[in-house]
Amino acid sequence: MKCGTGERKKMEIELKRALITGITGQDGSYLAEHLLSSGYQVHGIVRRVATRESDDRFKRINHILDRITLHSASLENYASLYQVMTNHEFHECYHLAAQSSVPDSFSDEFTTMETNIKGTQYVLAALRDVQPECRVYFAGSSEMFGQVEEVPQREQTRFHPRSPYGISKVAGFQLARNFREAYGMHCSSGILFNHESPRRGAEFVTRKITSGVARIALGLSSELVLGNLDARRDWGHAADYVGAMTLMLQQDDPDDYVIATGEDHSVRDFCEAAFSCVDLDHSDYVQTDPRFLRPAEVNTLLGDATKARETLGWQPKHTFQDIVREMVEHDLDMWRKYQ
Ligand code: G4F
Repeated sequence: MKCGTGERKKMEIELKRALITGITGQDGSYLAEHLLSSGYQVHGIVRRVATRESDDRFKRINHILDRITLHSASLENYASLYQVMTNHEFHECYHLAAQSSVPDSFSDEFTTMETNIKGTQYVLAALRDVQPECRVYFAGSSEMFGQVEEVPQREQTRFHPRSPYGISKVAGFQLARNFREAYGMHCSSGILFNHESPRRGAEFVTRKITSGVARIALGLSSELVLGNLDARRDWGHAADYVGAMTLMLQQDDPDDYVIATGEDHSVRDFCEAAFSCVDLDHSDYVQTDPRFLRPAEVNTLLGDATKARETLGWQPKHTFQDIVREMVEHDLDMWRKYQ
């Protein structure tokens, strides 16, 4: 069913409805909570397999399962997405689902490209074909800047991705821009710098560190083995960043925005801060192993979110220290059960 201006007006006096792809992930779960608390009706797309392995797959959204509606569909299947869009009308769609691990994108470049590029094209095409009035958010990434040509990076900074993941995100970003220009759709992209929380997957360096610190502090482990300690990232809190996504879709015109804190730290700095939360010295426990190095590294990412601050009125609330402490405390509680 097409959703024209008339239908959109009708929906405006009803509850606002949002669709989230990737609702079971870190960002999807915070976004769902944020939209629920703003009075939205929240829908999510999950793969059929996820409904069968529900305990682990739904761990980040278990507490809100009775307040959201889940639809079985796959990013690899246009027809399944088309069916969801045909049966339900949405004001806003947040396309977050992706293969989001950079190292995994080197070990399985084909799946990364399929999911991240084709999946984005399918979501955009299904919305264009069924309800082109729906506003769309695409999750771009600072990984698109890659081998950075200026510091800090802004919306105008040229992309030079250094991984299959980064390349797939550039393609998704260009798709979103093209749907905006070619079909007049309200598609906005956030160029989000790294954002963390206790809900971060264990494959990312921050969670690997805070989990490792908790295990060492509790006597469950004696070392933490990492790759490049000199890489620098602009780390924010995921709960702050989902707020920026929603603000983008409330603007009259679609646009692209850098979302970042404007402060960078090295992986070593993160280790130092995390170990100091449990009064330990990171240099006594952190080892390096070349197997955690990447074929091509992004050495430094630091964002300039002036445009988001001035246009959206967005700014991060959590500091670097807040993030590290919250993650370490969460992981201490989690690992205490195994002591
Ligand atoms: O935590 P990371 O794996 O995140 P990365 O590669 O920056 O990507 C994350 O942020 C992007 C935004 O820029 C997202 F788009 C993407 O989806 C993801 O969320 O690695 C951060 C840094 C890298 O330089 C890496 O080489 O940490 C370094 N590192 C050092 N030791 C390690 C390790 N990374 C991992 N994953 N594991 C290590 O043992």
